[in-house]
Amino acid sequence: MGYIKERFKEKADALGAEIKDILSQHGEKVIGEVKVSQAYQGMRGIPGLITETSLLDSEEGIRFRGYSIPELRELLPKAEGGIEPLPEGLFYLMLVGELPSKEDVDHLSAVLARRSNVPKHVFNILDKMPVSTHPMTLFSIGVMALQTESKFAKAYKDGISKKDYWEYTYEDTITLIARLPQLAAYIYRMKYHGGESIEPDADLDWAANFAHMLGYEDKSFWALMRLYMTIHADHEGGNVSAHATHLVGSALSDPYLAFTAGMTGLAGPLHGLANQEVIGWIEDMCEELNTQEPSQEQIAQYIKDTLAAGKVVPGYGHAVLRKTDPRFTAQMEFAKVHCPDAPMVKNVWKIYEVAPDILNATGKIKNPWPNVDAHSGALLTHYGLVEKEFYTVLFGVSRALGVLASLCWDRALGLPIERPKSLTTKRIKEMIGETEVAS
Ligand code: HAX
Repeated sequence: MGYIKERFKEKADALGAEIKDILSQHGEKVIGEVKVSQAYQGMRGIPGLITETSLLDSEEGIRFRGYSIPELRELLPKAEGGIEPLPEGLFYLMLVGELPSKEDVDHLSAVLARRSNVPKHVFNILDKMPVSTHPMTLFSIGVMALQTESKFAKAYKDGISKKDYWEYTYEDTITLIARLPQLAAYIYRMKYHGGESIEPDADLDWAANFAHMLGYEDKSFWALMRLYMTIHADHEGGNVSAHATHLVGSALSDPYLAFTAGMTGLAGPLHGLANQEVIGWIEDMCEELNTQEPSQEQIAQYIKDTLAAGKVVPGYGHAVLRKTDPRFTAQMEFAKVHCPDAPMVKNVWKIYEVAPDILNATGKIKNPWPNVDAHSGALLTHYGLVEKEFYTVLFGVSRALGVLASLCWDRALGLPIERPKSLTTKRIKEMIGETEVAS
């Protein structure tokens, strides 16, 4: 057994024992109450899920195992001469619960590089798809095609004991994370570069190798990819991609099937696809105003027009956050160092100056501040990655780190199939004491 796997198992056994105690001594303690509005409005705020890898505070933003993004940028190991954290290190942190050493991260990078080869049949399937297919559809199809490799599915079919589920989940997790960059890069090169794919470089770390396979040798872009892959990895358990992965995984669907569910959720415009939407919205604004540098007044009017047309302003708002997303801030800090004069970056910053007040003035938008997706596309555009339909695939590759680390925990802790109670409106009326309507 690999030593990271052993460390994970030790931690999971220890926490498993603690949870057993918690349940036997406090299993009946009430930790929340559910209002009628919550049942109708997306279950906001109901504490009904356990996710060990990260926790979101509405004011402060995400903490991964207790560490904020600024802390992680400082504390996680970096590549030789690099300035941004290696995302492998964040994966280790989420999985094992402790900051890794540089040796741990190098070991993980090497394991991922060894397992990164995507089988040919996956590419053959992608090649058969119409070239107009959205990259997120291709990505989900690719992950489904990789499922033929699932060790969990095979072991389950062969008849394994419950206590061994975690091990096959872990193996699938490592292999899938190893292969996602090659899969994603293949889709990118197939769609936008005439199918000329680029061989991986096994000496590079996971994110730099991904950038290399996309066609980027610029070290500053590698730094961006390391940062991007780190900050998009996890956002506690209730967001659509994390929750969908967890939910489907709870049926003992293998990690490939569960992760595909997460990715089809990430492909929604209110979730991960918002990064594509943001750039589309800015491009449309610039085209309509016939300028690449709209004024604050013009932007303010465009935001008002967007709201008046019954549309959302992409990149703004959040179901939990009530402040500027620290993932937005991290990207802004990166841009201030690397590309403060990039036109799209400047537009994003100008929107940030005017949008919150306008959104606040509606009186109904609970969070008028920018989220992670408000900034990412502008940075990618600056480096020449202008194919906005591909942006959510980058998000998906990163998100694998968090949701699959969580899936390992689900299996190691033996979390059961998820099955919340649903109600009809008729039943709600009975519960609130209203008379029944004639059906
Ligand atoms: N523009 C216009 N209207 C908005 C809005 C925005 N950016 N954000 C919220 N609202 C509206 C909602 O649509 C809702 O309207 P109705 O009452 O008419 O239905 C009202 O304000 C209250 O919504 P809320 O409680 O503030 O927000 P929700 O928790 O319901 O929704 C969303 C959270 C992120 C989906 C929402 O803010 C939104 O649609 N934002 C724009 C899309 C976006 O940026 N998504 C990415 C979010 C981060 C993420 O998951 N990244 O992957």
